[in-house]
Amino acid sequence: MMSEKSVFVTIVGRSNVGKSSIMNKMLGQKIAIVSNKPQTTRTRIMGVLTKGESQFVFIDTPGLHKPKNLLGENMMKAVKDGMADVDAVVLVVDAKPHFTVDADNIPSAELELIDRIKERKLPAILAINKIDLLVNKEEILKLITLYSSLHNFDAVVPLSAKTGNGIDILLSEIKSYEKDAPHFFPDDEITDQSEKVMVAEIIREKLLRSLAKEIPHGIAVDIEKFYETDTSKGEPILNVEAVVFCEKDSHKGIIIGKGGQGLKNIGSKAREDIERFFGIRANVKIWVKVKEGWRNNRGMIHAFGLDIDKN
Ligand SMILES: Nc1nc2c(ncn2[C@@H]2O[C@H](COP(=O)(O)OP(=O)(O)O)[C@@H](O)[C@H]2O)c(=O)[nH]1
Ligand SMILES: [Mg+2]
Repeated sequence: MMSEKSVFVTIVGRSNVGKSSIMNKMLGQKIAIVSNKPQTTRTRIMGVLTKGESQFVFIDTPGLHKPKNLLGENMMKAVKDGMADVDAVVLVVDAKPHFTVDADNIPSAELELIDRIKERKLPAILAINKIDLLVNKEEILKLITLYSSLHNFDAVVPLSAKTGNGIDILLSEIKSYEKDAPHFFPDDEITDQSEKVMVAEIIREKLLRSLAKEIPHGIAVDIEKFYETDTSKGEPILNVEAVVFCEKDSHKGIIIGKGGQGLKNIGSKAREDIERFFGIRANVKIWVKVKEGWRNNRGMIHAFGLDIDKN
């Protein structure tokens, strides 16, 4: 009989360093949404990869930031909770930092995360992401020296979630923490998120990518209908009806766009991803509604599945 092995790791780091991209790459499938806007990931998302006897569970977290509202507070709680009961932590940093490379200039969010790693005595791997952007690869050495002076990392892995370079090395480093333990998830499962949440997240990603910076933080997507029917040819088709909530009338106009073109584009891009994810055709209908101040409204946060405890 095969003896099952499991490993739980949490992926932490500042916003935009590529945490979700790295998890998606390790899974070989996209489950966490990715955009160049900070705070794209709002809740803790688990990615599951089962390879033979080994099951990897990756916990993707929101980037550490100073909360400005109830939603932000929940996001920071998700980072903290993500660091409880794991076998190891992967701290992701950007290979092309926007600060000068010396110890005095390390972003406070990273220092804070390193402090938590020390406090909890968690084994930690440093992942230096986006090495594809470096012209001078010797920069990597400087970063390794710098971060190693702050903490004794078990391993340092330079990588690129974009090219996939170094991803297998990260996986084998993570594998070294696995324990004899029964698999927590069914072997064919890839995430702890429900299908409805996946669809809402896909739509939110398309919104984030098409909108200007000010609007994305104030949007949420609610899936009102999600059901399968058959086409006239007897093929299965997934029907999705979603409502996008935004905080201002002016935002509503921007999302819908001239002649409805903006919303149409978002819908068709989301449909492509939904079809790819579920492997069947999809019909996607989206409406936009204004809900002022929802980010401080407990009920709305709950309705959007952005609670601290989602069970
Ligand atoms: N060039 C490059 N861009 C990357 C890489 N990894 C992530 N990105 C980009 O960085 C941005 C933030 O990525 P995301 O995974 O959402 O970061 P997160 O906020 O840490 O989860 C996105 O625009 C990604 O496409 C990489 O290895 N190379
Ligand atoms: Mg993310």
